[in-house]
Amino acid sequence: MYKKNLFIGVIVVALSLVLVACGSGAGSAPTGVHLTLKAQDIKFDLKEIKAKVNQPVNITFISEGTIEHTFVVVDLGVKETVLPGQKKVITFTPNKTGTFKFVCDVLGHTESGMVGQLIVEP
Ligand SMILES: [Cu+2]
Repeated sequence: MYKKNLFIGVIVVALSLVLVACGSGAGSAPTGVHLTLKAQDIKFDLKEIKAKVNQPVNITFISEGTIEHTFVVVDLGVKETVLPGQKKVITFTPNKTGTFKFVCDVLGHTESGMVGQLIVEP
């Protein structure tokens, strides 16, 4: 009787260890960066975005302005346009580390301050 209970106890402990292992595994999976970037007339609400190399960047780009704005990262080949009052999900995966400029390239907007830094870390 004692031996049988011990056996069941070992099984229960083993099962809990398996469950804990699965749980922590899912939590540490690379999921990249998720953020919201708002374009206003005339500025971005974020001046800096941090990302990790080879991990997806997922930006919900919202225009709160009354004119068209863009999100452009020349060095990474990213260019998206958002119309007034609309939003767009932009996804890209930086394949190199460094500090890259993101801008709105609508005529005059970069010069007016629609510019920020995308920092891609190793
Ligand atoms: Cu703009």
